[in-house]
Amino acid sequence: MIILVNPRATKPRNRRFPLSVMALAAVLEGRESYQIVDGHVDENPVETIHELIRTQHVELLGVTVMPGPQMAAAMNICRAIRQLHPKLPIVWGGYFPSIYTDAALNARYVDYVVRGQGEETLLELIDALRGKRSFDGIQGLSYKDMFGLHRHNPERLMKGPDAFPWSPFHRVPAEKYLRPSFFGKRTTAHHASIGCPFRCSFCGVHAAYGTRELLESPARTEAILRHLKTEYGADSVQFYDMNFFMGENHAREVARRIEPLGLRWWCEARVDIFNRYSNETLEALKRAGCTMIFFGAESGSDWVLKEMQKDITTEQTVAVAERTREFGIIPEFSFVIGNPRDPERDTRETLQFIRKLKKINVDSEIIIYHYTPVPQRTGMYGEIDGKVTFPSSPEEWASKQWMDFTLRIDPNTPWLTRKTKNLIDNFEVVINSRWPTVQDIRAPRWSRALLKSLSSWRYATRFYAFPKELRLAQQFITLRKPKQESL
Ligand code: B12
Repeated sequence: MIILVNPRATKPRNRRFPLSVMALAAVLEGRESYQIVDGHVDENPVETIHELIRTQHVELLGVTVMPGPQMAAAMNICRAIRQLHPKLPIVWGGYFPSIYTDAALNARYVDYVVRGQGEETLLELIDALRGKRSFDGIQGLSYKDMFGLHRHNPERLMKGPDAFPWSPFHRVPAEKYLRPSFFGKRTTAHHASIGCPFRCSFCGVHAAYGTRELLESPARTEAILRHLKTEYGADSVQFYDMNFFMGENHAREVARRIEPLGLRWWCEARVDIFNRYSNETLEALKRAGCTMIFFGAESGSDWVLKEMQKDITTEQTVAVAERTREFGIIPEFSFVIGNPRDPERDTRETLQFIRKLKKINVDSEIIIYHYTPVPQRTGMYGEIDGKVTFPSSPEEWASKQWMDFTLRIDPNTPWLTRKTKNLIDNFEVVINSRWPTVQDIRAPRWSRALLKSLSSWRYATRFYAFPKELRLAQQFITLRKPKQESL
């Protein structure tokens, strides 16, 4: 038996289908005996795994690991299992080990790392563990050799989603993953592509997958969503793709196919691509249920956008604010502030720009992050980002300093002064109070009204310093949803 583990990454009430392990389960289905253990629905995953190992012939523990709290949870699970069952091989896959491969392998409880797309690498690893092939020919695999040295096999060329079977939804308690959200009573999640062709300097996707994107066929997207609707009653969906919209024809075809399903949906898109679409296409998307789109606006300064290699302009973001208002789609603009080259100017200009966007489209949702670098394949911010030395073990990554870095709460980067960081944080508190997010479905109406009235003088006078009263009010009366990650 193979055990696939999705360590807890978020509060159970925010859980969605564990897509990473379900994608792996899809290729094991009908071919291997396996079990999924998800920390979002299982109170004690260590106990469950221990029990499975005690009662079955378990050959491999596969753990999906995203940077942040999920990494810390994975570390605790694997440490405990290694102690109880020292001989059981453990493999990590997902964004954390794909980007920080050596740090993952430095852990005593990690034997193998699968980098990037995992389906075929996992199957080949199982064969190698059974002595049917050697480890060194497995693309995308990293491991420790008999001397404990790290071996990194060549990359694996990724394949599009259609190359693999559907996720086996019947093998998880699907009922538990359809949760209420702003979009509906039973919101599901879907990923209709793999990779991203862009090279934004702060994003982890190209660091893990390279710079290609392969899309699922619209027919398959439709079929999977139809299944989720008819079998499990899904009424809304969050598409987790980095760029749900690419070619205009593709977007129209997806819209045409999913419109009859009557789902309300959220997705991520780029401002340049959205702007290229005709009015007819935007109407079709709206008709198909498109309710909110997350855009990585990133900065209010064109010079910063250039440095980030974002390949968009502030003018395009302004146009998106206007067009989404026209078509009744809520834009969610995400910013990554505190650029290494001139963080003060970047912050000043971006805060001003956010105010401008709110004026153009008051429904715009604003998400603010601090800029944090990721190790790059291609140089990016080069010598400046190079000042950051990344941790060399999961334990170090789990420290408060690095957890704050990962969650972009406090990047602690040498270029960001406390004064500028405080300005960004205070502005965020004020703007989120002035316009509380519509996505916080548990916040009662009166609490929104109170926050708005408490903060309006600050927003009007641009007095953001020490918003203690707002922080207190936010803590007690609103329950914000976790931030979505940036494009
Ligand atoms: C969904 C998601 C979340 C959800 C997770 C919900 C859940 N179900 O648990 C939530 C909202 C909680 C979340 C939070 C965060 N996330 Co997140 N998230 C994503 C997102 C949008 C999709 C991931 C996904 O499901 N992909 C689909 C699956 C099928 O693909 P996959 O995960 O890559 O899995 C494949 C391979 O990686 C591999 N694989 C994966 N696991 C394993 C395990 C084994 C054993 C093997 C063999 C192979 C393998 O095989 C799989 C199939 O090919 C990605 C961006 C993206 N589009 O990928 C960001 C992303 C992973 N998140 C990211 C970040 C930064 C975060 C946060 C830190 C953001 C923040 N500031 O708060 C938090 C913290 C996470 C935590 N709490 O631990 C980054 C990570 C890279 C980085 N920059 O460091 C990403 C890439 C976004 C980005 N653009 O940078 N996230």
